[in-house]
This record gives sequence, structure tokens and C-alpha cells, in this order.
Amino acid sequence: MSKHRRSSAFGNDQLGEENRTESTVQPAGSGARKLRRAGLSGLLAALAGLGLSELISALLPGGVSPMLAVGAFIIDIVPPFLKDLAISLFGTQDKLVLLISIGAGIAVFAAVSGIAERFRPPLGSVFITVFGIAGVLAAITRANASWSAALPALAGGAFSVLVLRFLISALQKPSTQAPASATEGTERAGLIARRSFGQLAIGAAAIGVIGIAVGRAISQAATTAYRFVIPQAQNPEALPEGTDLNIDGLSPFVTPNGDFYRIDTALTVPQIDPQQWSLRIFGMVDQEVTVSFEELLTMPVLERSVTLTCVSNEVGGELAGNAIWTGVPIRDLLSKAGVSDDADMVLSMSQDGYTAGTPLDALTDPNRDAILAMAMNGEPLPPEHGYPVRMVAPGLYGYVSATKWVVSMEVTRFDQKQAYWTPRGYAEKAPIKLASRIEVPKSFASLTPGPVVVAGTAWAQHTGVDAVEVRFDKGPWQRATLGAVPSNDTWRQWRYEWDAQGAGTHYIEVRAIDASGTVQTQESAPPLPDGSSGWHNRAVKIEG
Ligand SMILES: Nc1nc2c(c(=O)[nH]1)N[C@H]1C(S)=C(S)[C@@H](COP(=O)(O)O)O[C@H]1N2
Ligand SMILES: [Mo]
Repeated sequence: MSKHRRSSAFGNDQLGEENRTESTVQPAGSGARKLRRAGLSGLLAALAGLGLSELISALLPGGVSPMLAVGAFIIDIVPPFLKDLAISLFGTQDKLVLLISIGAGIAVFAAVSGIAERFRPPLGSVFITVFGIAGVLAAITRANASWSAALPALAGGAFSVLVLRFLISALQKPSTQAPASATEGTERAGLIARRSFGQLAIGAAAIGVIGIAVGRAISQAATTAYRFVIPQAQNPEALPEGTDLNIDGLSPFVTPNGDFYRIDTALTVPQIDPQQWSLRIFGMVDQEVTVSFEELLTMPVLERSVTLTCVSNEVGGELAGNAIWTGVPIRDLLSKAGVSDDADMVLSMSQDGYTAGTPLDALTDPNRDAILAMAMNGEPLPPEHGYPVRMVAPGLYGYVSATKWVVSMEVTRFDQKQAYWTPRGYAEKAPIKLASRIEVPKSFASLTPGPVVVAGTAWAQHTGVDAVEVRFDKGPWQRATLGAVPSNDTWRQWRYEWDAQGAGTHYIEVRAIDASGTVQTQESAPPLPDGSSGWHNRAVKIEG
């Protein structure tokens, strides 16, 4: 019998008739199957609605994908300890995990809506409507959203309700009425019924899958279509000989773009068409300034190596990377606008609403090259690192200085404005702490007695690293050899040749001394509120 039902799914009228008679005989069917089909209806209705909304959001200028808006909203309300937990558990996969959880959440909600619509109509429609409204709210409350941001969720929600009703009514084909008593109403119901459940289901699934795929593809294509020539710096910074000590397993001095750590609150990478992009500088300025990407390309640029570090980096962690950035000095843009003497902060905002508060003097200082970068290691910024334009300010943790997908800078005061992470417990000012780490040999490496290269990186951005010291089994500190650096804004490689003797476990520690003579503190601190501290150590084994 179930076979019959399934074949009726393919819309043969003959079978439909048969089915109808059959259900007159046995109207109940199996309870579990009813539930399953109702749940499936909810899932398909949600899928179709999401598909339509994705498609509209891609085609509509200013359209916001409600699915992503809801995800972004969730990220914004997640408490900071959960964010650090997610980073430590899933690393850079934290967003994938979140996306999957959201997907699973939507699926459960949709299935429940389907069941509710089948057995307690119109409760399922109400659920989906509420969900659609949540999508609308999430979309229109995103930063930089216009009213058109509401449309995809509105249309998707309405369509989803419609699909749900069709699917559920196809499940409840009129079967008890004799043809003789047919009124206009039941005739229409009959028409719907003839579009069998299966046909409708396939249609809904197709709209959903195609809508999502095409929608994503369209919004991605808009970003990557634009080509530009990276402007040449007048005095590009030359890398001296010997920045790289060429040690196996040691981070290269310049981190390739593909290996560069990525940290941000963006659930999916914002897609920005450079031709639509502009940067607005406003607030405590003599005159508001708006620069387009084209204009930016005509301005004099700097090319500088700067090592970025995330405040969430644990002692010995990998959330740091060094790249060569090309872009316009931010001080040039700020002087175009003319900043007020009373201002002390620049609140930069990304296209997706993330904000960072940077001390104004760090951006206007002629001796600190804060850059509005459009290139990273000689290539346009990769989308996940801020395409088309991001900030880079040497010496400050990324969350207070390195806004990606930046679209505005408000010149203001720390006592007037708060940046994204400030109400979430992170310090409003956050210079990068002096740090060093051991990268070679690996933890618990098994070594043969004799000379062993111990190596790693150390950083004290904008101050510079003057020395790195290592010690073994709490013995005396030994000076390591340092790699060359182009400036004090980058990390520095170090190496020490150790005469490894004595079978068993040995304990290596490292600390750095910066150019102002400060010795890296042993005091251990967690990332919250202003960055981790403490000496990195590693245990290794010498074979007997
Ligand atoms: N738009 C935006 N920019 C952002 C962030 C963000 O969440 N959104 N995170 C900041 C943080 S915390 C860091 S550490 C750096 C990381 O830059 P990267 O991903 O290019 O390594 O970006 C900064 N810029
Ligand atoms: Mo960060």
C-alpha cells in the first residue's frame, strides 16, 4: 500500500483516484507516517522559503540574507566566554559549527511547524510567520541595512507559509465527501489535491536548493568580478637578508595569505563590490569625507610588513601572522577630514556592523604607519581578510585596530562611544603584549642526543624585540640568535642550538626582551580582558 502512495506522488490522476478511494477505506493511515510527512512538509516549506529569500537577497541591491542575518544576530548575543570557548574548541572552524547548529535548529523548528500545521492548524503557519518576522527584524537591524533588507525575509516567510499550506492540504486530500455533494470549495480542494504531495514536495525542494545555490553564486560573483591594479608604493619597504632562518617547522617570516589566521564575527564573508564601496569619515571633523575605491587607488600608498595578533591568542598560540600590506596611510585620510583636538578615538565600522575603537594618535602618528590596506602580500585582500579594504595599525591587537571590510570611520571620544568588544568585557585600549613562543622542536618530540635546533618567533610590535632567551630545566637563561627584521612592527624569528644531553624528559622555556629593555613577564594571564601573558614552555624527550 505504501508503494501505491509513493507512486501516487508522481501525479498520475488514475492513481490519485485510487488513492482517494483507498483513504476513504482507511482514513487514518499510520500515525508515524502522518507525523513524518507533516514534519517533512515543514522542512520543505522552510527550504523553499529560504531558497526564495536567498535568491531575492542576491538580486536586490541592499538585500540581506535572513538566514545569515539571524546567524549574525546570534553571534552578537553570544557571551565572550563562549566565543573564546568556541575558538579554543573548534579553532577557525567555529563558524562552520555555528552554521551547522543554526541549520539543525531551523530544521527542528520547521519540522515541528509542519506537524503543528497538520494537527493544529493554523499553528504551523503561525510558527513560520513568527520565524519570518524574526528574519525581518534580524535583517533590518543589521548595521548599514536599508528598508529593502526586509524584503527577502518577508517574501521568504510568506512563500514558506503558502508552501506549507499546499503541502499539508495535499496530505489531507478530501476523501470522505461523495462527488455529488461537491461545492465550489471542495472542487478547488480537489484541484490542489490533484497536485499530489510528491509533486509539490519535489517542487518545494527544487526551489529551495536552486534558490540557495544560485543566490550564493550571484552574490559571490559580484565581488570577484572586479579587477584592479595594486598601486605601487614610492618607497616600498625592503626585506633585509636573513629575516627567515629557514628552519623546518618554523613559521615563515611572511605568512602566506592562505595560511594567515582568520578571526572575526562574520558568519559568512561579507561580499563587497569595490565599485559600490566607499569609506566615510565623519564625526569630530572639519568636513566629512567620503572616498571611493577608485579615488583610493589614485592616492600615494605605503607598503609595510606588519604582524597582526589576536587578543584571543593563548601563550604559544597560533593567532598571529605577518604580511606585507599595501594601502593608503590612514593619517592622510584623517587629515583630509581635519580631526578635532578634543577627539581621542576613531570608531571604525565594517560593512556588517562590527566596530573597533582605535586611539586617534595611533592613526595620526607620522611614525606609526597605520594603513588602509587593499593588498596583502602583493594580492588584493582575500575576501576573508577584508576585501576590498581593511585597517592595519601596528602594535594594537586586531580587535581594536584591524577592521576588515571597513566602510566608515567616526572620529569621536572613548568616553562617548564603545566598540563591539568593549561591552563584552574586553579592554577598550589594547596594545599587543610582548610575547615569544617555541615552535621547534614539537611538543614531546623524541630527540637523539647531540645538537638540537630550538626555534620560534617573538613579537613586540611597534617597540621591537631586542633579545630572546631560552632555558632548559630551569637552568640559566641563554641568548638566542635573532633573525633580521625590516622594522619594529613585525615578529622576529629566533634560534638556539642546544646540546641535548641526558636521557629523559626536558623542559624548555622562552622569554623575550623588547627594545625598551622590558623583560617578558612570567605572570600568566588569560586572553580576557587585554591579552594573554606568561612564558611559553615545551617538554621534549631525549632518547637514552
Ligand atoms: N569586520 C571585522 N573586522 C575585524 C574583526 C571582526 O570581527 N570583524 N575581528 C578583528 C580581530 S579580533 C582580529 S584578531 C583581526 C584578524 O584579522 P585576520 O582575520 O585578517 O587575521 O581582525 C579584526 N578585524
Ligand atoms: Mo582578535
